[in-house]
Amino acid sequence: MKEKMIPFLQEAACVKPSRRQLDWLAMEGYAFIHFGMNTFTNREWGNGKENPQKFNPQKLDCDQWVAAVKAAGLKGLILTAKHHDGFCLWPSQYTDHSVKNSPFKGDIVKEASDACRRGGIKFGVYLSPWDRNSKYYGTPEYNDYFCNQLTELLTNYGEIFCVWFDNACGEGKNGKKQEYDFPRYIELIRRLQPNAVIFNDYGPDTRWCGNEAGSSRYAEWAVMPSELCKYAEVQTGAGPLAEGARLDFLYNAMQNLGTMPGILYSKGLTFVPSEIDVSIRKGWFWHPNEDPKSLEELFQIYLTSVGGNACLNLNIPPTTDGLIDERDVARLKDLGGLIRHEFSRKIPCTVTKLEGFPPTQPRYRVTLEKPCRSLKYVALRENIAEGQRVEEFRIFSDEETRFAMYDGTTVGNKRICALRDPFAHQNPLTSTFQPQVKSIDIQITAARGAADLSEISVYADAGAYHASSTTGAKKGLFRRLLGK
Ligand code: FUL
Repeated sequence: MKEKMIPFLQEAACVKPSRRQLDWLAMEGYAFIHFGMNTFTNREWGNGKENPQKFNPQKLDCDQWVAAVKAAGLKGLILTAKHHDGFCLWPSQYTDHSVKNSPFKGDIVKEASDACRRGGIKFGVYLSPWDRNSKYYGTPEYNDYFCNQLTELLTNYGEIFCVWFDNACGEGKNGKKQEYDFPRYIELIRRLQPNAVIFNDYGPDTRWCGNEAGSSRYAEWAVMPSELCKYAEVQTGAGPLAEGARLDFLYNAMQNLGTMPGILYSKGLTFVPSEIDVSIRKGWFWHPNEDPKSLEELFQIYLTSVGGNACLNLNIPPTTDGLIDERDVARLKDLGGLIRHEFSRKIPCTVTKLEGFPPTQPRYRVTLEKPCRSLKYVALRENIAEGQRVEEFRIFSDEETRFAMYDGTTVGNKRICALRDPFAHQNPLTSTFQPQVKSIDIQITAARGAADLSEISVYADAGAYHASSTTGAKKGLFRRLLGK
Protein backbone atom coordinates (compact mmCIF):
# COMPACT_ATOMS: atom_id res chain seq x y z
CA MET A 1 0.00 0.00 0.00
CA LYS A 2 2.77 2.42 0.94
CA GLU A 3 4.40 2.12 -2.48
CA LYS A 4 1.08 2.81 -4.16
CA MET A 5 0.19 5.90 -2.14
CA ILE A 6 2.55 8.53 -3.59
CA PRO A 7 2.12 7.58 -7.28
CA PHE A 8 -1.66 7.56 -6.78
CA LEU A 9 -1.67 11.02 -5.19
CA GLN A 10 0.50 12.27 -8.04
CA GLU A 11 -2.07 10.96 -10.49
CA ALA A 12 -4.95 12.36 -8.43
CA ALA A 13 -3.32 15.79 -8.51
CA CYS A 14 -3.31 15.74 -12.32
CA VAL A 15 -6.92 14.79 -13.10
CA LYS A 16 -7.87 17.51 -15.56
CA PRO A 17 -11.03 19.19 -16.83
CA SER A 18 -12.00 19.27 -20.50
CA ARG A 19 -12.21 22.52 -22.46
CA ARG A 20 -16.01 22.42 -22.26
CA GLN A 21 -15.87 22.00 -18.46
CA LEU A 22 -13.47 24.95 -18.13
CA ASP A 23 -15.77 27.13 -20.26
CA TRP A 24 -18.70 26.06 -18.10
CA LEU A 25 -16.84 26.79 -14.83
CA ALA A 26 -15.98 30.26 -16.15
CA MET A 27 -19.70 31.04 -16.44
CA GLU A 28 -20.10 30.69 -12.65
CA GLY A 29 -23.88 31.11 -12.75
CA TYR A 30 -26.83 30.72 -15.09
CA ALA A 31 -30.60 30.50 -14.86
CA PHE A 32 -32.95 27.55 -14.92
CA ILE A 33 -36.34 28.27 -16.48
CA HIS A 34 -39.07 25.85 -15.43
CA PHE A 35 -41.98 26.64 -17.71
CA GLY A 36 -44.55 24.28 -19.18
CA MET A 37 -47.89 22.62 -18.58
CA ASN A 38 -47.33 22.66 -14.80
CA THR A 39 -47.31 26.46 -14.90
CA PHE A 40 -50.94 26.34 -16.07
CA THR A 41 -52.12 23.51 -13.80
CA ASN A 42 -50.35 24.98 -10.75
CA ARG A 43 -48.50 21.73 -10.10
CA GLU A 44 -44.89 20.58 -9.77
CA TRP A 45 -45.30 17.28 -11.59
CA GLY A 46 -47.94 16.63 -14.24
CA ASN A 47 -49.31 13.19 -15.07
CA GLY A 48 -49.06 13.46 -18.86
CA LYS A 49 -52.84 13.52 -19.37
CA GLU A 50 -53.14 17.31 -19.42
CA ASN A 51 -55.00 18.87 -22.31
CA PRO A 52 -52.62 20.95 -24.51
CA GLN A 53 -55.41 23.54 -24.71
CA LYS A 54 -54.48 24.59 -21.19
CA PHE A 55 -51.12 25.94 -22.31
CA ASN A 56 -51.70 29.56 -23.24
CA PRO A 57 -49.18 32.24 -22.24
CA GLN A 58 -50.70 35.49 -23.48
CA LYS A 59 -47.81 37.89 -22.98
CA LEU A 60 -44.78 35.69 -23.59
CA ASP A 61 -41.64 37.81 -23.80
CA CYS A 62 -38.37 35.91 -23.67
CA ASP A 63 -36.40 39.15 -23.93
CA GLN A 64 -37.91 40.04 -20.55
CA TRP A 65 -36.61 36.70 -19.17
CA VAL A 66 -33.13 37.40 -20.53
CA ALA A 67 -33.07 40.93 -19.12
CA ALA A 68 -33.98 39.60 -15.65
CA VAL A 69 -31.36 36.87 -15.87
CA LYS A 70 -28.66 39.32 -16.95
CA ALA A 71 -29.54 41.77 -14.18
CA ALA A 72 -28.52 39.09 -11.67
CA GLY A 73 -25.18 38.64 -13.47
CA LEU A 74 -26.11 35.16 -14.75
CA LYS A 75 -24.47 34.12 -18.01
CA GLY A 76 -26.91 31.63 -19.54
CA LEU A 77 -30.35 30.06 -19.39
CA ILE A 78 -31.52 26.43 -19.42
CA LEU A 79 -35.13 25.90 -20.50
CA THR A 80 -37.29 22.89 -19.57
CA ALA A 81 -38.05 21.91 -23.18
CA LYS A 82 -39.92 18.87 -21.82
CA HIS A 83 -40.69 18.07 -18.17
CA HIS A 84 -41.91 14.72 -16.78
CA ASP A 85 -45.44 15.27 -18.19
CA GLY A 86 -44.04 14.93 -21.72
CA PHE A 87 -45.48 18.23 -23.02
CA CYS A 88 -43.00 19.76 -25.49
CA LEU A 89 -42.35 23.49 -25.65
CA TRP A 90 -41.34 23.12 -29.29
CA PRO A 91 -43.49 21.68 -32.11
CA SER A 92 -41.77 18.27 -32.15
CA GLN A 93 -42.66 16.15 -35.15
CA TYR A 94 -42.59 13.01 -32.97
CA THR A 95 -45.54 13.77 -30.69
CA ASP A 96 -48.85 15.61 -30.67
CA HIS A 97 -48.40 16.53 -27.04
CA SER A 98 -46.79 19.90 -27.64
CA VAL A 99 -47.27 23.63 -28.20
CA LYS A 100 -48.49 22.92 -31.73
CA ASN A 101 -51.81 21.71 -30.32
CA SER A 102 -52.13 24.51 -27.80
CA PRO A 103 -53.81 27.88 -28.41
CA PHE A 104 -50.32 29.40 -28.21
CA LYS A 105 -49.12 27.54 -31.33
CA GLY A 106 -45.59 29.11 -31.39
CA ASP A 107 -42.19 27.62 -30.52
CA ILE A 108 -40.95 28.56 -27.07
CA VAL A 109 -37.55 26.91 -27.53
CA LYS A 110 -37.01 29.13 -30.55
CA GLU A 111 -38.20 32.29 -28.82
CA ALA A 112 -35.98 31.60 -25.81
CA SER A 113 -32.87 30.63 -27.77
CA ASP A 114 -33.23 33.67 -30.07
CA ALA A 115 -33.67 35.98 -27.07
CA CYS A 116 -30.52 34.52 -25.44
CA ARG A 117 -28.50 35.15 -28.57
CA ARG A 118 -29.85 38.70 -28.84
CA GLY A 119 -28.99 39.29 -25.20
CA GLY A 120 -25.51 37.73 -25.45
CA ILE A 121 -26.06 34.86 -23.00
CA LYS A 122 -25.79 31.10 -23.58
CA PHE A 123 -28.72 28.76 -24.08
CA GLY A 124 -29.22 25.21 -22.80
CA VAL A 125 -32.00 22.60 -22.65
CA TYR A 126 -33.53 20.35 -20.03
CA LEU A 127 -35.11 17.28 -21.59
CA SER A 128 -36.71 14.96 -19.07
CA PRO A 129 -36.03 11.29 -19.80
CA TRP A 130 -39.06 10.40 -17.63
CA ASP A 131 -42.06 10.94 -19.89
CA ARG A 132 -45.51 10.28 -18.48
CA ASN A 133 -47.22 10.92 -21.79
CA SER A 134 -45.29 8.95 -24.41
CA LYS A 135 -46.80 5.65 -25.46
CA TYR A 136 -43.26 4.35 -26.00
CA TYR A 137 -42.14 4.85 -22.42
CA GLY A 138 -41.08 1.52 -20.92
CA THR A 139 -40.11 0.00 -24.31
CA PRO A 140 -36.83 0.06 -26.30
CA GLU A 141 -38.54 2.35 -28.86
CA TYR A 142 -38.61 5.08 -26.25
CA ASN A 143 -34.84 5.52 -26.57
CA ASP A 144 -35.35 6.17 -30.32
CA TYR A 145 -38.10 8.66 -29.51
CA PHE A 146 -35.87 10.39 -26.96
CA CYS A 147 -32.91 10.57 -29.39
CA ASN A 148 -35.19 11.98 -32.09
CA GLN A 149 -36.28 14.72 -29.72
CA LEU A 150 -32.70 15.40 -28.68
CA THR A 151 -31.75 15.67 -32.36
CA GLU A 152 -34.48 18.25 -32.97
CA LEU A 153 -33.32 20.33 -30.02
CA LEU A 154 -29.63 20.07 -30.83
CA THR A 155 -29.89 20.87 -34.53
CA ASN A 156 -32.56 23.55 -34.84
CA TYR A 157 -31.71 26.07 -32.15
CA GLY A 158 -28.04 27.04 -32.60
CA GLU A 159 -25.27 26.54 -30.06
CA ILE A 160 -26.34 24.74 -26.86
CA PHE A 161 -24.08 25.12 -23.80
CA CYS A 162 -25.70 22.48 -21.59
CA VAL A 163 -27.97 19.46 -21.87
CA TRP A 164 -29.51 18.86 -18.46
CA PHE A 165 -30.77 15.37 -17.58
CA ASP A 166 -32.89 14.72 -14.60
CA ASN A 167 -32.56 11.12 -13.50
CA ALA A 168 -36.16 10.68 -12.37
CA CYS A 169 -37.41 7.34 -13.64
CA GLY A 170 -41.05 6.57 -12.85
CA GLU A 171 -43.57 4.30 -14.51
CA GLY A 172 -45.09 5.11 -17.87
CA LYS A 173 -48.81 4.82 -18.56
CA ASN A 174 -48.16 1.21 -19.60
CA GLY A 175 -46.99 0.64 -15.99
CA LYS A 176 -43.41 0.06 -17.11
CA LYS A 177 -40.15 1.70 -16.13
CA GLN A 178 -37.70 2.75 -18.79
CA GLU A 179 -34.08 1.75 -19.12
CA TYR A 180 -32.43 4.95 -20.28
CA ASP A 181 -29.67 4.46 -22.83
CA PHE A 182 -27.37 7.19 -21.52
CA PRO A 183 -24.27 6.08 -23.48
CA ARG A 184 -26.32 6.52 -26.68
CA TYR A 185 -27.66 9.93 -25.62
CA ILE A 186 -24.15 11.08 -24.70
CA GLU A 187 -22.69 9.93 -28.01
CA LEU A 188 -25.42 11.80 -29.89
CA ILE A 189 -24.88 15.03 -27.94
CA ARG A 190 -21.12 14.87 -28.46
CA ARG A 191 -21.69 14.52 -32.19
CA LEU A 192 -24.28 17.28 -32.54
CA GLN A 193 -23.07 19.77 -29.91
CA PRO A 194 -19.46 18.95 -29.02
CA ASN A 195 -19.13 22.03 -26.77
CA ALA A 196 -22.18 21.30 -24.62
CA VAL A 197 -21.67 20.03 -21.08
CA ILE A 198 -23.94 17.19 -20.04
CA PHE A 199 -25.42 17.39 -16.56
CA ASN A 200 -26.37 14.01 -15.19
CA ASP A 201 -26.33 12.19 -11.86
CA TYR A 202 -23.43 10.00 -13.02
CA GLY A 203 -21.56 12.48 -15.22
CA PRO A 204 -20.04 12.75 -17.78
CA ASP A 205 -19.43 16.52 -17.39
CA THR A 206 -21.24 18.02 -14.41
CA ARG A 207 -23.08 16.46 -11.50
CA TRP A 208 -25.79 17.23 -8.96
CA CYS A 209 -24.67 18.79 -5.68
CA GLY A 210 -27.03 16.45 -3.82
CA ASN A 211 -29.68 18.90 -2.57
CA GLU A 212 -32.14 21.46 -3.88
CA ALA A 213 -31.65 23.92 -1.05
CA GLY A 214 -28.69 25.80 -2.50
CA SER A 215 -26.07 24.60 -0.04
CA SER A 216 -22.64 23.38 -0.98
CA ARG A 217 -20.33 20.94 0.78
CA TYR A 218 -17.67 22.13 3.21
CA ALA A 219 -15.15 20.55 0.81
CA GLU A 220 -16.32 20.42 -2.80
CA TRP A 221 -14.12 18.37 -5.11
CA ALA A 222 -14.32 18.14 -8.88
CA VAL A 223 -12.07 15.08 -8.75
CA MET A 224 -14.49 12.22 -8.18
CA PRO A 225 -14.35 8.45 -7.72
CA SER A 226 -15.42 6.87 -11.02
CA GLU A 227 -17.84 4.70 -9.04
CA LEU A 228 -20.02 7.79 -8.72
CA CYS A 229 -19.43 9.22 -12.19
CA LYS A 230 -19.65 6.15 -14.37
CA TYR A 231 -20.10 8.06 -17.65
CA ALA A 232 -16.98 10.21 -17.20
CA GLU A 233 -13.49 9.44 -18.46
CA VAL A 234 -11.35 7.61 -15.85
CA GLN A 235 -7.99 9.41 -15.65
CA THR A 236 -6.03 7.44 -13.00
CA GLY A 237 -5.25 3.95 -11.86
CA ALA A 238 -6.83 2.44 -8.75
CA GLY A 239 -6.37 3.92 -5.26
CA PRO A 240 -4.04 2.16 -2.79
CA LEU A 241 -7.01 0.72 -0.84
CA ALA A 242 -9.13 -0.20 -3.86
CA GLU A 243 -8.57 -3.92 -3.86
CA GLY A 244 -11.72 -5.66 -2.67
CA ALA A 245 -13.11 -2.28 -1.54
CA ARG A 246 -16.77 -1.30 -1.93
CA LEU A 247 -17.99 2.11 -2.95
CA ASP A 248 -21.50 1.12 -4.01
CA PHE A 249 -22.96 3.27 -1.22
CA LEU A 250 -21.69 6.46 -2.88
CA TYR A 251 -24.40 8.88 -3.87
CA ASN A 252 -24.44 12.59 -4.68
CA ALA A 253 -26.22 13.47 -1.47
CA MET A 254 -23.23 12.41 0.70
CA GLN A 255 -20.94 15.01 2.23
CA ASN A 256 -17.64 13.25 1.60
CA LEU A 257 -17.39 12.49 -2.07
CA GLY A 258 -13.98 13.49 -3.34
CA THR A 259 -12.24 13.77 0.03
CA MET A 260 -9.15 11.68 0.72
CA PRO A 261 -10.86 8.62 2.27
CA GLY A 262 -13.21 8.38 -0.70
CA ILE A 263 -10.54 8.49 -3.39
CA LEU A 264 -8.14 6.04 -1.73
CA TYR A 265 -10.74 3.26 -2.12
CA SER A 266 -11.67 4.17 -5.70
CA LYS A 267 -10.89 2.13 -8.80
CA GLY A 268 -9.96 5.36 -10.62
CA LEU A 269 -10.72 9.07 -10.67
CA THR A 270 -12.65 11.36 -13.00
CA PHE A 271 -13.13 15.15 -13.27
CA VAL A 272 -16.80 16.05 -12.72
CA PRO A 273 -17.56 19.37 -10.97
CA SER A 274 -20.71 20.08 -9.01
CA GLU A 275 -23.69 22.23 -9.98
CA ILE A 276 -25.93 23.81 -7.36
CA ASP A 277 -29.49 23.92 -8.66
CA VAL A 278 -31.95 25.82 -6.52
CA SER A 279 -35.15 27.75 -7.13
CA ILE A 280 -35.67 31.43 -6.35
CA ARG A 281 -38.98 30.25 -4.89
CA LYS A 282 -40.10 27.13 -3.08
CA GLY A 283 -41.29 25.39 -6.23
CA TRP A 284 -39.52 24.82 -9.53
CA PHE A 285 -42.65 26.00 -11.40
CA TRP A 286 -44.43 29.29 -10.74
CA HIS A 287 -47.24 29.24 -8.19
CA PRO A 288 -49.19 32.42 -7.45
CA ASN A 289 -48.97 31.98 -3.67
CA GLU A 290 -45.17 31.66 -3.44
CA ASP A 291 -42.68 34.46 -2.83
CA PRO A 292 -39.08 34.76 -3.92
CA LYS A 293 -36.36 33.92 -1.42
CA SER A 294 -34.93 36.87 0.48
CA LEU A 295 -31.96 38.77 -0.88
CA GLU A 296 -29.89 37.59 2.11
CA GLU A 297 -30.61 33.96 1.33
CA LEU A 298 -29.84 34.35 -2.36
CA PHE A 299 -26.60 36.14 -1.59
CA GLN A 300 -25.54 33.36 0.79
CA ILE A 301 -26.33 30.84 -1.93
CA TYR A 302 -24.13 32.82 -4.31
CA LEU A 303 -21.24 32.92 -1.83
CA THR A 304 -21.30 29.20 -1.16
CA SER A 305 -21.99 27.96 -4.70
CA VAL A 306 -19.96 30.23 -7.02
CA GLY A 307 -17.58 30.71 -4.09
CA GLY A 308 -17.55 26.99 -3.24
CA ASN A 309 -16.09 25.42 -6.38
CA ALA A 310 -19.45 24.89 -8.09
CA CYS A 311 -21.66 26.63 -10.62
CA LEU A 312 -25.00 28.13 -9.60
CA ASN A 313 -28.11 27.16 -11.58
CA LEU A 314 -30.76 29.53 -10.22
CA ASN A 315 -34.32 28.67 -11.23
CA ILE A 316 -36.62 31.55 -12.17
CA PRO A 317 -40.07 30.33 -13.22
CA PRO A 318 -42.20 32.40 -15.63
CA THR A 319 -45.84 33.05 -14.79
CA THR A 320 -48.94 31.92 -16.73
CA ASP A 321 -48.56 35.14 -18.75
CA GLY A 322 -45.15 33.94 -19.91
CA LEU A 323 -43.25 36.65 -18.01
CA ILE A 324 -40.90 36.54 -15.03
CA ASP A 325 -42.85 37.67 -11.96
CA GLU A 326 -42.11 41.32 -11.17
CA ARG A 327 -41.18 40.39 -7.58
CA ASP A 328 -38.52 38.03 -8.91
CA VAL A 329 -37.34 40.63 -11.43
CA ALA A 330 -36.76 43.09 -8.58
CA ARG A 331 -35.00 40.47 -6.43
CA LEU A 332 -32.70 39.45 -9.29
CA LYS A 333 -31.79 43.06 -9.95
CA ASP A 334 -30.92 43.49 -6.28
CA LEU A 335 -28.92 40.27 -6.23
CA GLY A 336 -26.83 41.43 -9.20
CA GLY A 337 -26.48 44.87 -7.59
CA LEU A 338 -25.37 43.41 -4.27
CA ILE A 339 -22.80 41.10 -5.88
CA ARG A 340 -21.34 44.05 -7.76
CA HIS A 341 -21.45 46.20 -4.62
CA GLU A 342 -19.49 43.65 -2.61
CA PHE A 343 -17.03 42.48 -5.27
CA SER A 344 -16.35 45.23 -7.76
CA ARG A 345 -13.55 47.00 -5.83
CA LYS A 346 -10.46 44.91 -5.18
CA ILE A 347 -8.09 46.35 -2.59
CA PRO A 348 -4.75 47.31 -4.18
CA CYS A 349 -2.08 44.93 -2.88
CA THR A 350 1.02 42.96 -3.86
CA VAL A 351 1.15 39.18 -3.69
CA THR A 352 4.44 37.31 -3.12
CA LYS A 353 4.97 33.59 -2.87
CA LEU A 354 7.29 33.25 0.13
CA GLU A 355 10.59 31.36 -0.08
CA GLY A 356 11.26 28.24 1.94
CA PHE A 357 7.89 26.51 1.80
CA PRO A 358 7.40 23.07 0.21
CA PRO A 359 5.45 22.82 -3.08
CA THR A 360 2.43 21.21 -1.43
CA GLN A 361 2.39 23.85 1.33
CA PRO A 362 3.13 27.21 -0.29
CA ARG A 363 2.55 30.44 1.58
CA TYR A 364 1.47 33.65 -0.10
CA ARG A 365 1.90 37.09 1.45
CA VAL A 366 -0.57 39.77 0.46
CA THR A 367 0.70 43.24 1.37
CA LEU A 368 -1.95 45.91 1.28
CA GLU A 369 -1.08 49.25 -0.22
CA LYS A 370 -2.80 50.91 2.73
CA PRO A 371 -3.52 49.31 6.15
CA CYS A 372 -7.19 48.40 6.44
CA ARG A 373 -9.58 47.81 9.35
CA SER A 374 -12.49 46.35 7.46
CA LEU A 375 -11.30 43.46 5.30
CA LYS A 376 -14.30 41.39 4.34
CA TYR A 377 -13.55 38.75 1.70
CA VAL A 378 -10.65 36.98 0.07
CA ALA A 379 -11.39 35.24 -3.23
CA LEU A 380 -9.01 32.49 -4.30
CA ARG A 381 -8.62 30.47 -7.46
CA GLU A 382 -6.54 27.43 -8.06
CA ASN A 383 -4.97 26.68 -11.42
CA ILE A 384 -7.68 24.09 -12.02
CA ALA A 385 -6.74 23.46 -15.67
CA GLU A 386 -3.83 21.44 -14.28
CA GLY A 387 -5.92 19.69 -11.61
CA GLN A 388 -7.57 20.38 -8.25
CA ARG A 389 -5.09 19.96 -5.41
CA VAL A 390 -5.62 22.10 -2.32
CA GLU A 391 -6.99 20.07 0.61
CA GLU A 392 -6.76 22.71 3.32
CA PHE A 393 -5.62 26.27 3.84
CA ARG A 394 -5.76 29.09 6.36
CA ILE A 395 -5.70 32.83 6.15
CA PHE A 396 -4.27 34.97 8.92
CA SER A 397 -3.43 38.60 9.36
CA ASP A 398 -0.01 40.23 9.84
CA GLU A 399 2.59 37.53 10.09
CA GLU A 400 3.71 38.40 13.60
CA THR A 401 0.20 38.28 15.06
CA ARG A 402 -1.09 35.17 13.30
CA PHE A 403 -4.71 35.90 14.02
CA ALA A 404 -6.87 33.44 12.12
CA MET A 405 -9.31 34.98 9.68
CA TYR A 406 -10.40 31.87 7.83
CA ASP A 407 -9.86 28.10 7.86
CA GLY A 408 -10.71 26.54 4.54
CA THR A 409 -10.77 23.24 2.74
CA THR A 410 -10.94 23.09 -1.07
CA VAL A 411 -10.27 26.03 -3.41
CA GLY A 412 -10.81 24.74 -6.95
CA ASN A 413 -12.38 27.06 -9.49
CA LYS A 414 -13.17 29.73 -6.88
CA ARG A 415 -13.36 29.98 -3.12
CA ILE A 416 -14.90 33.10 -1.60
CA CYS A 417 -13.74 33.38 2.00
CA ALA A 418 -15.92 35.58 4.21
CA LEU A 419 -13.31 36.68 6.76
CA ARG A 420 -13.60 36.75 10.53
CA ASP A 421 -12.51 39.93 12.26
CA PRO A 422 -9.02 38.97 13.44
CA PHE A 423 -9.31 41.24 16.48
CA ALA A 424 -12.81 40.30 17.57
CA HIS A 425 -11.66 37.67 20.05
CA GLN A 426 -8.72 39.52 21.56
CA ASN A 427 -8.90 41.14 24.95
CA PRO A 428 -9.07 44.87 24.18
CA LEU A 429 -7.47 45.73 27.55
CA THR A 430 -4.33 43.67 27.10
CA SER A 431 -4.05 43.64 23.34
CA THR A 432 -1.42 46.01 22.03
CA PHE A 433 -2.26 45.48 18.39
CA GLN A 434 -3.56 48.25 16.23
CA PRO A 435 -6.92 47.32 14.73
CA GLN A 436 -5.43 47.62 11.27
CA VAL A 437 -4.31 44.90 8.92
CA LYS A 438 -1.18 45.62 6.89
CA SER A 439 -0.82 42.22 5.29
CA ILE A 440 -2.40 38.81 5.27
CA ASP A 441 -0.86 35.41 4.68
CA ILE A 442 -2.51 32.54 2.87
CA GLN A 443 -0.97 29.28 3.93
CA ILE A 444 -1.83 26.11 2.07
CA THR A 445 -1.58 23.54 4.84
CA ALA A 446 -2.19 20.40 2.75
CA ALA A 447 -2.40 19.60 -0.96
CA ARG A 448 -2.31 16.50 -3.17
CA GLY A 449 0.46 17.90 -5.34
CA ALA A 450 2.29 21.17 -5.93
CA ALA A 451 -0.34 23.82 -5.23
CA ASP A 452 -0.71 26.93 -7.34
CA LEU A 453 -3.11 29.76 -6.59
CA SER A 454 -3.84 31.57 -9.83
CA GLU A 455 -5.76 34.42 -8.21
CA ILE A 456 -5.87 36.11 -4.82
CA SER A 457 -8.25 39.07 -4.52
CA VAL A 458 -9.01 40.99 -1.35
CA TYR A 459 -12.13 43.07 -0.69
CA ALA A 460 -13.01 45.50 2.09
CA ASP A 461 -16.43 46.20 3.53
CA ALA A 462 -18.16 48.27 0.85
CA GLY A 463 -20.70 49.83 3.22
CA ALA A 464 -24.48 49.46 3.29
CA TYR A 465 -26.28 48.22 0.20
CA HIS A 466 -29.64 49.78 -0.53
CA ALA A 467 -31.85 47.10 -1.98
CA SER A 468 -34.97 48.21 -3.81
CA SER A 469 -36.92 44.98 -3.24
CA THR A 470 -36.23 44.41 0.46
CA THR A 471 -38.70 45.43 3.15
CA GLY A 472 -37.62 47.62 6.06
CA ALA A 473 -37.57 44.71 8.52
CA LYS A 474 -35.43 42.59 6.24
CA LYS A 475 -33.03 45.48 5.66
CA GLY A 476 -32.21 45.53 9.39
CA LEU A 477 -31.61 41.79 9.38
CA PHE A 478 -29.46 42.12 6.31
CA ARG A 479 -27.28 44.74 7.94
CA ARG A 480 -26.75 42.40 10.90
CA LEU A 481 -25.87 39.56 8.59
CA LEU A 482 -23.26 41.64 6.81
CA GLY A 483 -21.98 42.97 10.12
CA LYS A 484 -23.01 46.55 9.44
C1 FUL B 1 -36.07 17.22 -10.24
C2 FUL B 1 -37.43 17.21 -10.96
O1 FUL B 1 -38.22 16.13 -10.54
C3 FUL B 1 -38.02 18.55 -10.60
O2 FUL B 1 -39.34 18.68 -11.07
C4 FUL B 1 -37.13 19.62 -11.21
O3 FUL B 1 -37.17 19.58 -12.61
C5 FUL B 1 -35.69 19.46 -10.70
C6 FUL B 1 -34.73 20.41 -11.30
O4 FUL B 1 -35.24 18.15 -10.89
O5 FUL B 1 -35.49 16.00 -10.15
